[in-house]
Amino acid sequence: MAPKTPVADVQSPEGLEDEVEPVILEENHSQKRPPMVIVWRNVVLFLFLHFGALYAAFLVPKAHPLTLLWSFALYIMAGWGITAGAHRLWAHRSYKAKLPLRLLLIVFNSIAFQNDVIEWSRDHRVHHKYSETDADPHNARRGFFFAHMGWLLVRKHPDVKVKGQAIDLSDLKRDPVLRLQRKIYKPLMLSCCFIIPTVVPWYFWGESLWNAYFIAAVLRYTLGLNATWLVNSAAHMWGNKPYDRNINPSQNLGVSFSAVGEGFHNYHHVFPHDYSTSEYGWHINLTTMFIDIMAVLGLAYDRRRIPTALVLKRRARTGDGTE
Ligand code: ST9
Ligand code: ZN
Ligand code: ZN
Repeated sequence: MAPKTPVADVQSPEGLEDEVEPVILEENHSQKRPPMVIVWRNVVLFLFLHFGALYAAFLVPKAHPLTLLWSFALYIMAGWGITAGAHRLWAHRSYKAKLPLRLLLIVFNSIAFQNDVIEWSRDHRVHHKYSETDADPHNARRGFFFAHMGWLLVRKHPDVKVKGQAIDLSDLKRDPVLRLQRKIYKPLMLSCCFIIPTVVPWYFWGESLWNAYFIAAVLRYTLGLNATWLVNSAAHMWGNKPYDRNINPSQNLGVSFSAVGEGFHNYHHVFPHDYSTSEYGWHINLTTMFIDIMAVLGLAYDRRRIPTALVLKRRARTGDGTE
């Protein structure tokens, strides 16, 4: 049984404004695509990162238990920096956050090192608006690998840039916390993603710097990246479609689990302004739990929910009949 979630602050009025209508997929443009330009620097860096993570897995049995706990905590905090921060707060504006929470989320987000929030949100807003077309940065119609990590290894399709220019980012550029993150991104990211994760286990419980770097930084970062990328790959390919059978995004429980609650992707693409990204509250959704706790503390407010009647109506009209 899913635990009961505190009632959200804002029930969107019944109507279509929070729904996204079935997308008519464009023709497959593969014939017209310009040749892919591989960015070898990224290929080499991601190869090193993934081999480093594989090596780190062999260090795990020799590590101090507190190092493993610390790495797990970093994984969850970095996850919230993406899910509760970049995704639900900034890219979708599905709730509001007071300054201390925005500052906390920016630190968490920098642990995750997925580019600054303004850049992340620009790509994500284009992804929702032009899902599964060439203007979608990680267009899942180009295959699992492209949607997962391949899109970070090549120059973007020109459509991404052309369509992306029309996306309004003024709300993000007005936020001083996001402007600050952009200004100091490199040192902030290096400290939050690599230096502090390495130094804390060494200083506080005598872990070797080698183990701490490979497990709490390299392995934890690589797992977090892949969990995030699975939302774009696996959750755009496999799973049920209870809300809209005409789109690719699907409900994928494995992804919900590893991506701290972001695998209810059929629901999310139909109702992108729901702060919970799911109908089911805290069920496999550590991010909704986090935002609700922040709301109890008075740090999060105006959480937007889609009225149940509207969800049921949409299920009946375009869903595939599954739960
Ligand atoms: C990473 C991001 O991994 C992952 C994002 C995943 C999103 C998932 C969403 C799912 C939601 C749920 C979250 C679940 C989370 C779970 C957590 C679990 C723990 N619009 O980009 P450039 C223009 S990052 C408009 O260089 P290239 C613009 O003028 C990993 N315009 O394009 C721009 O200049 P500026 C670490 C756009 O040259 C210019 O083009 N980071 C847009 O084609 C150049 O932009 C990396 O690895 C747009 N959308 O290069 C870095 N885009 O910015 C990887 C571009 O000045 N990235 N323009 O305005 C790169 O190296 C490059 O971006 C590239 C493309 C090689 C991929
Ligand atoms: Zn998606
Ligand atoms: Zn989204």
